[in-house]
Amino acid sequence: MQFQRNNLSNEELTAFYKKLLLPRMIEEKMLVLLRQGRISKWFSGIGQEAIAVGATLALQPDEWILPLHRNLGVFTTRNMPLHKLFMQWQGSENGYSKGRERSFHFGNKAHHICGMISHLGPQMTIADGISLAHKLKREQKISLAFTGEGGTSEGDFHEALNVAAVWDLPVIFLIENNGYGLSTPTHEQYRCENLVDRAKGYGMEGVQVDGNNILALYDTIKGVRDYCIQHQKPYLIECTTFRMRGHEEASGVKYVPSHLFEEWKEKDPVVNFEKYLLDENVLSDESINSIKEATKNYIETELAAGFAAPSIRVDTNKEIKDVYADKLKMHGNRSIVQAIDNSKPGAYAAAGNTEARFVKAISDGLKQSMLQHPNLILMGQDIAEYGGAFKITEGFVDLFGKERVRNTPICESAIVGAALGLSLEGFKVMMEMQFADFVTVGFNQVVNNLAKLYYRWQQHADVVIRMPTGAGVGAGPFHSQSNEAWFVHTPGLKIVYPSTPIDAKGLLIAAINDPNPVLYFEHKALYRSISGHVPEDYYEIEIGKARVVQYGEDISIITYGNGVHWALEYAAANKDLSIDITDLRTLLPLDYTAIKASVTRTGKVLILHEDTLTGGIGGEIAAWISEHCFEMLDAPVVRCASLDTPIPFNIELEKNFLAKARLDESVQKLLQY
Ligand SMILES: Cc1ncc(C[n+]2csc(CCOP(=O)(O)OP(=O)(O)O)c2C)c(N)n1
Repeated sequence: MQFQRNNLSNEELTAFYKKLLLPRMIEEKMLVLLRQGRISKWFSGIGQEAIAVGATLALQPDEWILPLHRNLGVFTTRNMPLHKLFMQWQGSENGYSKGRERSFHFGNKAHHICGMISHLGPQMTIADGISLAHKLKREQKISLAFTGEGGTSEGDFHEALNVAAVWDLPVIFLIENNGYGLSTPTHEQYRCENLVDRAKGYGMEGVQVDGNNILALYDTIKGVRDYCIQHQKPYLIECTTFRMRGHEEASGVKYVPSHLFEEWKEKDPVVNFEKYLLDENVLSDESINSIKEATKNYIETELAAGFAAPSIRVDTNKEIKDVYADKLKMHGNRSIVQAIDNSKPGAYAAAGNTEARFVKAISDGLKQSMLQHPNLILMGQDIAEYGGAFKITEGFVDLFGKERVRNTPICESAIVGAALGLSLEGFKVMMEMQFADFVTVGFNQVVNNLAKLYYRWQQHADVVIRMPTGAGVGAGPFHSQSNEAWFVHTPGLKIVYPSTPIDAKGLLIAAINDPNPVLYFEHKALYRSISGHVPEDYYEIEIGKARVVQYGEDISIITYGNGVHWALEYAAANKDLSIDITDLRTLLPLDYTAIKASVTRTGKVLILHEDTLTGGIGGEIAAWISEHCFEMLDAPVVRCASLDTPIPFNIELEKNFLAKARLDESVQKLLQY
């Protein structure tokens, strides 16, 4: 192995050696503890340390790194105290994730490390967002995302590299090619000769480097970093190395030919560097021994402190509270917005109103939010000059420029990930899904990255995703779905779903002001069919608060979205009935107080939604009512929902599919009970 010190001093080389040795010695200790049954699981990076350490040394301490499960060297080189790391691995309350995350699945803003989720690839897209933040702030910084060669087969790898190239983002994608993805060898993983060859296909530079040579890595990554900053471009680095142990310690290495271990043992990154430093007279046997002794003592002392951590105290309230970031804390210094409480019929009647369509109310709320928050970035397909598929952002480019109103390539997963990256660097993001249906290709990022981030390591995800949803326009199975229930099941998200222009504007403003990830469902059929009074002010409608549309005595209809208009239409056509209508407005969290109040008023409840019946939110509400309002009920709770089929294209079939077709039947069933 050829080492070139370039102009590194003896002190610097010694410091590098110490940084390289530390993760090796920690790991060796971990293997002992594992055998003793004192720790549970371990993903070893033995033999690959030079990559994590070299990369971290080549970056500035305030540049984000997005490491994976074998990158202990990133955490130690960023000087995270070992006792706290150890507490993290033990699931201690005093670790970095309060016992909520395993091994390296955590991040820490102070150390500029963004933790992985198990799914590997999504990390790379977050790096895009961080680098976009640096670019927008004109900072001379990069971010660096790790991936294994296995992870390069994921769609997120492709999406992340493509976005970085198209947007000229200063980001380094680093492939740690260690020969195996669990048991899968490289020839079953990809067909190109070298993974770095892919760089050209994305329109970026790439380089392959010996991943066991810390000086080559340091020098290469430092140079690449300079390039990325100077040229404002991404870069792909492939580091060749080998996984010297099993995928994780319990899984063994039977599938790896033993000669490979012999060959790669010769290339051990620590042993070879040590030998080089001896040959160069930078270190002596004596100094090496004393460094090892000091490292051993440090590890023992820190482990003792780690083991001394008190057992976890389980506190359910704290667990539930920590799913969402506190709004006041996050936005203590923002200007006060007017809060409108129109939760009761006729409650809001202020001067200065204009009559606006649903679509304009959304657009106005977004525009005012852009004026209010200079750090708010909009991203979505065709939202810039074209104005978006539904023209919500028409004219926005002229007002706010293309940096803040960003067209994206067609890659929902990468854009949700990039939104999260922007949020890590203090931006707010509104992403427009062109149709709510397309969230499926960004699903992982929404439910695993956005939703769980705050609970996992107390970092908020300040992202709103607008979801043009719903049927009624003959658009068929992939442009008409109601998919809100998929997300209602995911703690960490907030789900809002306005049905009127006044709520559409106020809820969007509230969603953007909220530091948590909010999915904002807007029904396409309402865009241009519904108008109403909308205050010109900048105001919020409170998230989590339902609205009584009208009071009644015979039956309650609890609904949201287009269901509100079906219920109103039905009530208008059946004046002999006294129907109590509640518009939920927010589906997560649900306004149980308002639900209970409606049950109390009538004792007969119909839950109406456009979503299909099985697994829809109606089931959840019905269960809650039967559990908490049983004595008030005069009939079983009835659900009226769309058919349990995909949404058909033919308009007659679609009409038959929609819940509205069975509304009268459902009401009659309830009345006649
Ligand atoms: C989306 C997803 N699929 C499968 C897995 C299971 N899994 C965890 S690590 C791993 C191998 C990853 O290989 P590679 O990216 O080469 O990284 P390495 O483990 O070799 O460092 C697999 C299959 C996962 N975590 N996420």
